[in-house]
Amino acid sequence: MTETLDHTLAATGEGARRADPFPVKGMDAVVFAVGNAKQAAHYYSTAFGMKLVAYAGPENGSRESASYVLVSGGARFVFTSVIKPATAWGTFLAEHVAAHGDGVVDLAIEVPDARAAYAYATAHGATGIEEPHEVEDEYGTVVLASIATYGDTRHTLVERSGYTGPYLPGFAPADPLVEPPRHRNFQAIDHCVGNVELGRMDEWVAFYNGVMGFTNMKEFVGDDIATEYSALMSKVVADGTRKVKFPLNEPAAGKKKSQIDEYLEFYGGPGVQHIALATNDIVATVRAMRAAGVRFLDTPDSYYETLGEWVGETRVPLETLRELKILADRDEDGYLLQIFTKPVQDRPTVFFELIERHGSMGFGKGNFKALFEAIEREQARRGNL
Ligand code: TYF
Ligand code: FE
Repeated sequence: MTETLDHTLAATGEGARRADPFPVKGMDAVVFAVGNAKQAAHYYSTAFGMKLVAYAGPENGSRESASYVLVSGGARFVFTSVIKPATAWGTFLAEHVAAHGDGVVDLAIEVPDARAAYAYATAHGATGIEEPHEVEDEYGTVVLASIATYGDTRHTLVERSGYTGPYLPGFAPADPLVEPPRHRNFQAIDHCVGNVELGRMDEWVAFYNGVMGFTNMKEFVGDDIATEYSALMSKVVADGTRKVKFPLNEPAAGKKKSQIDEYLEFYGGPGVQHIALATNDIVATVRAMRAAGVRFLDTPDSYYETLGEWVGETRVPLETLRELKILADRDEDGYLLQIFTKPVQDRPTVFFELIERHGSMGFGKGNFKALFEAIEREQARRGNL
């Protein structure tokens, strides 16, 4: 390639795209295996303000499981329950729920070319679960392929190439269960966090580096912070465009039982810990979700006494942050507002984060102390500290 052409490509951004070994379009869906998908669809409609858009179940040809697809802007969740296992997939779902409780089976990623993505991933050490294959219905054709990641979790690589259906072939459009809120509670998946076993975080970072060409983001929790208060270590990998971000946590050995150990014990191994949802009005969203019964972690008043000194002005008055227990953090690029739910099932496993970004690309490092203390208060209440 000539230098001139190289420059032209770089100037149009084409160079960067060509250099990306594993191009992605973004998160396609977070797929949950749950004990009762019908009721989960109700909770995520009424409490999270999501909109039911598609369904697959016995009524439309899927006899062994029922799946509900809910969206909020570009964020898509799928809740699946087994009805009567008939294939390996049904058995997998049943065993997943028995072993892990309600949890995430698939962090599906939308890619421009699923065959190329699968070939790249498996050539770089990924274990294939499903080879690339086409599925079609009256709305068009998609190409799907799946690879394994930590625990029993997988990444399905989804190539949609013009598919116009409400989710995937086999799914029929569905009407919302309730009137969705006038203002969307959140519009995208910001990041998806995995908990892995002690001493294995770096292996999983290397997995995403090699298999997906993801690069490390600067925010991490190292030995220093871990021994001081966090009881965990964390690193973040992301695709070249930073649309798909996967923090990875491992427990840190210390005096106390790490919150990550608690997760691993009750989930029965590694898995997805939290899903962060991007909102453009965290105040309205937290008010709406609290009113609908969602429980958030508490933050002591003392946190807000010093917050103004290091975070400075934000869009939201300090008093409102304090009232709603919203956290704030600032770095050289800007600030962010965030809050964490308590676990959303009886096992102390999966929870959610709401995040409103104003320039900052971080994950709330300035809040790690206050946040981890809040998590440990909950852990102690459960008798697991
Ligand atoms: O995703 C993150 O890194 C932040 C902080 O157990 C965090 O949301 C990290 C670990 C954790 C809870 C929150
Ligand atoms: Fe997070």
